[in-house]
Amino acid sequence: MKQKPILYWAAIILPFIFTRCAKEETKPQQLLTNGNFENGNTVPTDWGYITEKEIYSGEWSDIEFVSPSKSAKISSSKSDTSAFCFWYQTINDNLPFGKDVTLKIKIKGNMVGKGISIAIRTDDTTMPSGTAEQFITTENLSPMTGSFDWSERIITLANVKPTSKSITVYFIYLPNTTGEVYFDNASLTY
Ligand SMILES: [Ca+2]
Repeated sequence: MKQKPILYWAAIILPFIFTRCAKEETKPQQLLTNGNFENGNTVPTDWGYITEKEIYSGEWSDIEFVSPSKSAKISSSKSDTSAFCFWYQTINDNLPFGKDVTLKIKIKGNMVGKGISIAIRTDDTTMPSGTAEQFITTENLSPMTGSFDWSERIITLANVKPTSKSITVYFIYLPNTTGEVYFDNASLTY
């Protein structure tokens, strides 16, 4: 049998290689670490919790979760007219300048009042400081309150400024809220 010339095989194989490379390039790049809240010792690694008042409680929960056994929880039995609290993560490495970043998070809630929002901000400092360079929140777009099972919420911040030194994501428990909420499977991709 006559051997096929090498170009014959190249014509068959190369398109597969190129298709594969193109797919790899379009795969979303993940900026968050420990997005499933599974890693940590007493608190989830890479995540912070800040509250303006002790009436709120931020916990690493093993009661409710989407991915294997943990989530981030906020709860309160008392509401406040101005104080809020939040889970957050700040990213300093490999910032995607000029690109849009999309925050996705699974949320389960049983709340009364204003409820929660999710937000993204960029700063020209390595930690959030003063006024944000860029900021987007679901607060006035799409309220999330009441009682609901695990559902995904998404928000996109367009065109990360090239002067950015940090991107921070927030899961915020708003003023005038009581009840409990769980966050799991966070991702920030571009
Ligand atoms: Ca989890």
